Parts: sequence; structure tokens; C-alpha cells
Amino acid sequence: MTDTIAAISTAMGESGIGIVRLSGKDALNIGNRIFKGNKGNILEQAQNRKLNYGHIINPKSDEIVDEVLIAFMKGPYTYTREDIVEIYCHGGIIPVKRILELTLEYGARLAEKGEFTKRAFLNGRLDLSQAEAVIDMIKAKTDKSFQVSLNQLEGSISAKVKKIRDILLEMIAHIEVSIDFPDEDVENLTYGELEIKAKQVKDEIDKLLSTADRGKILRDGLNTVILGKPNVGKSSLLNAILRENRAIVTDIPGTTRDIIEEYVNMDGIPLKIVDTAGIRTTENLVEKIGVDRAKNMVDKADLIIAVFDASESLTEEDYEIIDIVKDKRAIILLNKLDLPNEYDEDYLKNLVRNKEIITTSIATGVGIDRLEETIKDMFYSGELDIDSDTIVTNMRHKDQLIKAKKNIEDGLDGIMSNMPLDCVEVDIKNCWENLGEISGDTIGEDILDKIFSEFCIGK
Ligand SMILES: Nc1nc2c(ncn2[C@@H]2O[C@H](COP(=O)(O)OP(=O)(O)OP(=O)(O)O)[C@@H](O)[C@H]2O)c(=O)[nH]1
Ligand SMILES: [Mg+2]
Repeated sequence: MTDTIAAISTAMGESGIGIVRLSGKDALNIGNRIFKGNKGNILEQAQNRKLNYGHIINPKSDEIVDEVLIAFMKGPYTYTREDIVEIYCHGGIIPVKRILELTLEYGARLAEKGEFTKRAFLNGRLDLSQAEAVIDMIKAKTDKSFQVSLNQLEGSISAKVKKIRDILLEMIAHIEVSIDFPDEDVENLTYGELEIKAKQVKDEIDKLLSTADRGKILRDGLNTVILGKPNVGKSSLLNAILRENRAIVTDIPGTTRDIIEEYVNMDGIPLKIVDTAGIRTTENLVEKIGVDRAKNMVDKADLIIAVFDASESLTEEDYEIIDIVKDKRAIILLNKLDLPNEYDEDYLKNLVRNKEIITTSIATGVGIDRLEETIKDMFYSGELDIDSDTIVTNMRHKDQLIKAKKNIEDGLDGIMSNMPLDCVEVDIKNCWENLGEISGDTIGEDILDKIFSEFCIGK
């Protein structure tokens, strides 16, 4: 990590300014080679963290490349903990590219994706969960998901994980002492203490895990799948929610053949709306694949909107759909209410029992607002308290928490059945390591590379 990296840190395109960033021990040197201020080569005398006005020049020809502001930030009080030089030039593709090329020519190496943040992590400025929060912040699509990432960057998960790991460490220390100085009284005491602490650890892990699904929703959007037999108005519903003609709507059953996914921000709730092919038995190969895909979406759905046609009595396909959604979180939509009704409301109510039934006429726009209100109510009700500061938004963290939970449960079983302490210790240590992978204290190089490859270049 002794080389100096450089990258364009702003998005490529037309803009007011663009930023080229350098980090590493040669950052200042390289900056000095290509920058010319009013008083000559000013960076050398520049005060730390002050903006300097001047030009980037090509040292070989003295030709001006761009008019810029440049700042030098001395490590270790920087993002990467290394010396950093930032060059603020005109936006647009050409200036940033030419300046980047010059920095490379004078000794910098093109940064890999996320390499600035990786250095921040490796130099101990951020732990891994905080580094991951940086990606999430950059990718956040709603205020809420941004806020949750910001909390994570501020260390909300790190603090919780550290607290749990400290308890585990105390347990390990306790066990080691008991093994080194065997004494029956001490040992009995040890089992009692270990039990209390193991339960505490398990509780804390459970608490974090209980926020994980909510975190996924905040990050990716509430996965909302529209399901129904052909021609009931599923695509019309997608269009109504999006308020644009996204999907093709015709009166021919079997119009939608593939999955259509769109994101919408419903008063701050991120939704991923999925329109699907109408469920029916068909000989048409393309449609058949579409129907299979529709059914596959069900398991991944956070919420299903099952659409029925009120102008017809229930068909075999409708019964199949009722069966699919009966144990799922679902809203029942009775559509085409503008037409003469053929369904038996009480009968349907009885079939879907605990589910909310909403009557709509999507074609004329009736009932959409009620559907939206219902979705919002479901989201904000009960367990979905999205103001909580620590929410596990990252699937990698969730996986580690699940592993940690399994290990502490095994450990607890061992404690309860007075297993030899060195066996118990293995589970406790595993749990400690699982949690360490969240903060990055115990983690392999390959996983690190994978995590940082999700970043954009220049961050
Ligand atoms: N009268 C009436 N017609 C509607 C209503 N909603 C949708 N339609 C019509 O029903 C037909 C089918 O609508 P779509 O939205 O394509 O239905 P779909 O469920 O996506 O159908 P597939 O893609 O074939 O599965 C179209 O002609 C719509 O205009 C409604 O509330 N009332
Ligand atoms: Mg359709």
C-alpha cells in the first residue's frame, strides 16, 4: 500500500466541476509537478487543507490543461489516512480525463473500485460495516435508506457488534481461566456465568436480526408482486401506480409474457413493483415460461397484490391464486367494479379470510388511492418502526448474524448440558469470529476484494 492512487471522483458527464483525487505518499509530489499557481509552484508552500487557485499544466510543454482549484490534505487526518490531493477542475469528460492521465504519467496508479475507501478501512479509519455504509449511501434511492446508511457510517452497527464481541471475549477469558485452574467450585460458577452471558449474546443477535428484513426493504424496495389470472388488469394497475404507460395493456388475455419490474417511491416508501404474466394453463411455450416466472416471484415477494375480475365469477385459476397467496402477506383487489358484478363478496371474503379486500376500477382510476393507503399502513404498522437507528441493511451482515446465532445456540446447549469447557469454547470463538467479519476484524482478503468491487471508481 505504498503506491499512490488516482481517480476521477465525480460522475462522468457535463457538470460544473469535476474532481480528480490522489492518495498516497507521492500525492503532493505529483500535484507539484502538474500544478502551477500564481506564485509559481505553490502547492509545496501551500497550507494544509487550503484551496489554491492556479492551472494544471503539462510539464513537458508548459501547455495549460485547465484552470483549477487544488487542495492538499496531509495524512493522517484524511479520508484514507494518507496524503491526499484533490483537484477541482471544470466538469465534462475532457478536463478530468486529461488531468487524470497526467497524474498517471507522473507516477500515480489508477485506483481500483472503492480503493480510497479500502485504504480508509485498512488504515483503521473505518471498520468494514462503515465502509459498506459508504456504498449504500452512494446508492441510496430514498431519504430513509440514506439515513439508515448514515447511521451505519456513524458506527451504529459497529458499536452493537463490538459490545457483543466484548461479552464473548469475557466468556472466552473465563473459560480459559477455568481450564488452566481446574477446581470444581470455580467450574460450577463458570457454567452459571456463561449461561447468563450466552443468553445475553443470543438476545442481542436476535435483536439485530429482527431488523434485517426491514433493512432489505429499505435498501431494495418493498418487493410487491402483482398476481392474477390473465386480463384482470394487472398491467393496468402497474401503470396506475407508476402514473405512466409502462406496460402494454390490451383486452387480449395473455398480453404480458415476462416480468416487468419498476421502482416507485410511495411517499417515502421504496417499492419495487413487479407485473407478471397472467396465471393460467397454456400450451404456448413463451406464455408458459412467463407463468412459471410469475409463480417464482411469489417466494421472494414482501407483499402480493392479488387481482380478481369482479365482473366474472371465480374460475379455477382464481382458486389457484387464492391458494398461492393464502399464507402470504397479500392484499386482494377486486377490479372492474364499473362492470356488472358477478362475484359473491361474502364467499370471497370467506376464502381469503384475514386479508384486506379492496374494490377498484383501475380503468377509471377508482380505488387506487385506497390501495396506496393500505400499503402505507401495512408498512408503517407494527414491527416496521423505521426510525430505529440500527437496522441491518446488508445481506452479508445478515448471513454473519445467522451464523453467529447458530454458534451461540450451540454454545448455549453445551453450557446447559455441562459439556467440557473446551468444546463450549469452540462455539463461542466461532461466534466471536462470525461477528468479527461484520466489522472486518476477522476477514479474508477475497471477501474484502469482493466487497470493495461493488464500489464505483474514485470512492
Ligand atoms: N371495465 C374495466 N376494464 C378494465 C379495468 N381494468 C383493466 N381493464 C381492461 O382489462 C383489459 C386487460 O387489462 P390488462 O391490464 O392488460 O390485464 P392483465 O391482467 O395485465 O392481463 P395479462 O397481461 O393478459 O395477464 C384491458 O382491456 C383493460 O383496459 C377496469 O377497472 N374496468
Ligand atoms: Mg398484463
